[in-house]
Formats: sequence, C-alpha cells, structure tokens
Amino acid sequence: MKMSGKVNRKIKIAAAQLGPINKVDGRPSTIRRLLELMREAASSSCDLVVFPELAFTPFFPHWNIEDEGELESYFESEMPNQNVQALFDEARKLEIGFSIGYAELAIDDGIKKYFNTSILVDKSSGIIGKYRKIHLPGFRSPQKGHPFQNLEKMYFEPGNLGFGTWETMGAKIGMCICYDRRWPESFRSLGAQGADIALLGYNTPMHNPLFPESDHLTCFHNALSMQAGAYQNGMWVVGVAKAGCEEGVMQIGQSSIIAPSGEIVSMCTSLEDELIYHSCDLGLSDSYKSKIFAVGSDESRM
Ligand code: ING
Repeated sequence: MKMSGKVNRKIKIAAAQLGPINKVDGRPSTIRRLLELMREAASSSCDLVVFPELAFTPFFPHWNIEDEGELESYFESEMPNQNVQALFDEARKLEIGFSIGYAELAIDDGIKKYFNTSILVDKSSGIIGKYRKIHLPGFRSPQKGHPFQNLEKMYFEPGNLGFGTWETMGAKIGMCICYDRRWPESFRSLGAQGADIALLGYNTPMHNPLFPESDHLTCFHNALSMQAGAYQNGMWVVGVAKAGCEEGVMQIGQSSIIAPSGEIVSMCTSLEDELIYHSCDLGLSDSYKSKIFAVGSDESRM
C-alpha cells in the first residue's frame, strides 16, 4: 500500500475557554486567569494553547462607546506590551505556543487603524503569525431597541492581511475569528493553503436581537460552522469561547476541538474558565485531504 509521505505527527492542543471579563476586572486580573490556564495546559504537556477573541478585555463592541479615550483603552497599541508581557515570559519559560485575540490599534503611515486581531506565538514566544478579522458582523451605528449592540463594523476595519498559514510545531496552522467561521471561504482559504489546523476564538451571544427566532439554534450553528469547516477541508479546528454572562450579555461556551472527520473530540461543559485538550494526529488531516478530497491530485476519487 502506498504510504503517505508524512509520518504520523501529533500536536497536543489546549482550548482555554474564558468566562466573562467584566469592566471592573481590568487587565491584571485577566492576565492572571490567562496565566493559570496556560500553566494548566503546560502541566498537561500541551504544545499550544488557544485563547478566545478579544481575550484581554470585555467584548466592548456590545456597547455604544462615545468617548474616544474610553474606546481606545480597550485596544493594544503594541504587542507584546507591558500589560501582557507576563504571558509571553511565562510561555517562553514553559516552552508552550499560544494564540490569542485582542483589539489592535495600528499606526499606518501616521494614520490610526483599528482591527479585531489574533496572533500565533511559537514556543520561543515569538509572534510568527497575525490575522485581522475579515468578516465583521454587526452594525456601523447603534441599533435602537436592541438589548445590546454589535458595533464591530463601527469600531474595527476589515482585516487587510488575508487568511494566512504558518509552519510551527510540525504543523501548518491558520487562524480566523468568530463570525469568519460562518463563511465557508474562511476555512476554504486556509484549507487551500494546506492548513492542518485552524484556530479561532469567538464571543457569541445566545440571543440575536435581529433574529430572535433563531436563538434556539445558536449552539447548533456554532458547531455546524466549525464541524463543516473541519471536514470539508480535512483540518483540525479549535474554537474557543469567551462564555457566560458578560456585562449582561449571555454568551455561549461549548469551546470545541474538532477532528478532520468533523467529529467533536472534546468540548467545554461550563460557561467559565475551562481547559480542554487533545493530542491531535495530523496524519488524520493527511488522510482526509488525500483519501477523501484528493487535494492536489489529478486522480479522480469515488
Ligand atoms: N460574534 C457573533 C458570531 O459570529 C453573530 C456575531 C452572531 C453573527 C450570530 C451572526 C449570528 O458568533 C462575533 N464576535 O462575531
């Protein structure tokens, strides 16, 4: 039997779900929570730990913030910086990689630009990848009568880096963020680059003020999007929530590690800080790509 050219490669990945981050919490207490989850992942010999979208702050696009200074206080103007340096230092000491989402304030030719960003950091705590959220949900102005807002279109610009993949820890890893997972081209763009793994964080309210009739399907649509993305591209998908009732908005949890088969191999069961992990066999990605999707081959498959 023709063996695939790749030996079985395994990477142990942790999903570090966060419970609510409230306005009064401040970054130091959040960093302490992230460090605790990172240490737990390292103590279980994980290679990589994945944190949620906008993991340093509350999900502030749920609010109409009129004061520019207050709005900018939720952004990081450089990465790393003194508020988050402890996370990078601990990662280097523990020799664990991580990905994390945050609000990025970038200065481009002297012009301030605001992005919903995630980074991929290798085991020597070097930032090797950056992604800026392309699909921005919500509105460009506050919506009357909604119990909470989604003002991502008002606070962020669409990402300008495209969907990228990066080689580290023996894997080809890509990233997307939250709403991106609902659009097939997000996972397809990564799959077409040969990604073995897609990492993403999300902040997903249980209630959709625009379409409350769909509320009972919020968790189903979350899993459906990620499981389909995994299977249809022969990739592992790790989706990590900021969960629980954050400043009055109930957000789903169910952070999941999903195999290239589309099976959920591990899922969080709480709405709080919770770590799950799985030893992901990248040979499974190879099998689905070559035996189901014949990626890159001109042979037809049944
Ligand atoms: N949150 C939501 C998400 O995609 C949303 C926005 C919810 C869009 C439900 C459509 C339906 O999970 C973020 N932050 O993108």
